[in-house]
Amino acid sequence: ETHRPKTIVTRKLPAAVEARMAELFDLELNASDVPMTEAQLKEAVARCEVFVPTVSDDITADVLSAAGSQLKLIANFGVGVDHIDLAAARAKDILVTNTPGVLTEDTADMVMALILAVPRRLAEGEKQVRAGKWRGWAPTGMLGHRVNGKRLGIIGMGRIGRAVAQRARAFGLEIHYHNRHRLPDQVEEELAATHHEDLDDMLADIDILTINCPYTSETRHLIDEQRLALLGSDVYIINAARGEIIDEQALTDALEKGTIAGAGLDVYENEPHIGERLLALENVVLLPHLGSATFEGREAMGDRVIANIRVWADGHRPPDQVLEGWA
Ligand code: 8YV
Repeated sequence: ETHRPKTIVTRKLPAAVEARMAELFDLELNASDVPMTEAQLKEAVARCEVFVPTVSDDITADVLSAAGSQLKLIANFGVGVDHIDLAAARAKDILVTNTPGVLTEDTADMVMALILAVPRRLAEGEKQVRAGKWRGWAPTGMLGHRVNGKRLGIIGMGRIGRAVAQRARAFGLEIHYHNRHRLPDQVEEELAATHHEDLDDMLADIDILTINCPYTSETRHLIDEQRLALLGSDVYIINAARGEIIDEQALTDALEKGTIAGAGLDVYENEPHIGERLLALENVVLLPHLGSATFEGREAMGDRVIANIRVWADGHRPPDQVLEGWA
């Protein structure tokens, strides 16, 4: 008889994922699809062995202080784990796993969609048509900026950054990147990517910037007022990573003043809240955190969560253990 760990899931997941989990685990689902309150999170971690949160659940040290010794594994549904206090989990010997790999291509597709949509004014054009304001083709009608042939700067060359680079190359963009570590020569060659040790140097020399690094204490407001000032007034910024990596107020200021050309955002500092000033701008495309939102991707994420729980329940080290805080 295999161990069926008491597992609590915070959000509604695809039905197939929930059904498979119910077969394998002693499962408790959240019947409503609103995020749990802090009190509910505490109540849950106090009685489950395995906890399955998502990006919308803040698993702070305070929440984890309510966890009893029965809580052994936080199997996050998602790749980013910035909403989980890893040090607090480590201190309580709670393992944390995530779902890498399975949402790489979908997220890179969305980044590419924004890279094309913002300079080419796709959303603006669509809104014009729907509003009945289109008066027919004109030689100077709603011109945007050419994307092919431009220089793309990628911050974070992990799985997602590299998948963006592959796509962007096919669209004729020149690839530049800044990363914690330089990529092996062979990978750099395959992606025709130019490494920039110094982020500021890269920012001064690109046409489009995309953020694809994790959000950590080191990347909080990595793009701040000073760095925004390094970008030219014809530069576009894309962010489908985490809102906190950019100082959103400073970004809004730069967009309002026109010191940068536009932005494509899938993530925000205080989701789902988006500032009025940002909402009022024309030169931005604003998406509701859709990076990995495909049917296929969500099922694959569920499969990874299940795999991690099963391997752990069998007494082994789960394949996607997040090792930050364990060094
Ligand atoms: C998910 C994401 O929608 O995986 C991530 O880090 O940001 C998104 O792809 C969300 O995190 C699920 O928890």
